[in-house]
Amino acid sequence: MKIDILTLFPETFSYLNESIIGRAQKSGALEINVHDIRNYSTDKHKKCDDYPFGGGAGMVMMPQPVYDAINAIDPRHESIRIFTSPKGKTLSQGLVCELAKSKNLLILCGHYEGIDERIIELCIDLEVSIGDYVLTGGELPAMVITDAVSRYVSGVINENSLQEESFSSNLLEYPQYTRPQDFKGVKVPDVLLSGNHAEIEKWRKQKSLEITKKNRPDLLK
Ligand code: 4GN
Repeated sequence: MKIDILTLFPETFSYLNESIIGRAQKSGALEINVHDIRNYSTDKHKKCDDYPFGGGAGMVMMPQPVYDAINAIDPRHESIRIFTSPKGKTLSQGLVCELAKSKNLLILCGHYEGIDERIIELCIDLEVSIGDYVLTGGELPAMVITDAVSRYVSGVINENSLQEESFSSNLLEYPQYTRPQDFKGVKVPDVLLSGNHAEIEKWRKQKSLEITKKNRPDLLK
C-alpha cells in the first residue's frame, strides 16, 4: 500500500520510520511519502495561511498550495483522500479495515484554525476524526490512521496478531505475561503455565469479558 501524507510539518512524521512501520517501509510492504505543502505555494514567501473571511481568531490554510499539492501527488484521483478533523467520521477498527482495502491513501493534515472549506468540497473524499477532542494539528491523527491501517497490510505484522486483539470480537484483549513467573511477588496465573490449551482459552475469554464489562460495557450491548 502507498500512503501519501500532506502536511506543513513533515519532520513530525519521523515516528513512522521507527519500529514495525519503519521496518515495513524498508521491506517494501509499505510506501509512505510525506510531502511538505509549503513546496507547492506559489507565493514568493511560500505563505500557506491567511486571515479568515468574516473575522475571528487564528489563521486559515489557503486553498492554492493544498489544491496544487493534492493534484500533483494524486493527479488521476486513485487514492482515497482523507482530511483529519474533529468534524470527521469517528475512526473505528471497522473503518480501519475498510481503508486497508484501498491501494492508495492520501491524508491531508490541517493546522491552525482550519482549512479553506473549498478544499474539502473539491478534493476530499472522507473526513476522519480519531476521537472527540481537539488537537493543534492533524499530524497525530494522520499517524494514528497510518499506523492502524498499516497493521492490515500484508507483510507488516504477523497475521496471527490480528486474530485475537481488542475489538476483533467486540471484546477487549485478555492480559499478557512474560518471564519472570514471579515479579515483585506478583505471580503469573497458574493456568498459563499448565500447558492445557482448552483451559487457557477459557481463562482468556473470561478475562476478556471481565475487562470489557469494567472498561467498555457499551461494547457488550
Ligand atoms: C483532528 C484534527 C483533532 C482531530 C485536529 C481529531 C487540527 N484535532 N479529533 N486539529 O481527529 C481544524 C483544522 C483543527 C485542523 C484541525
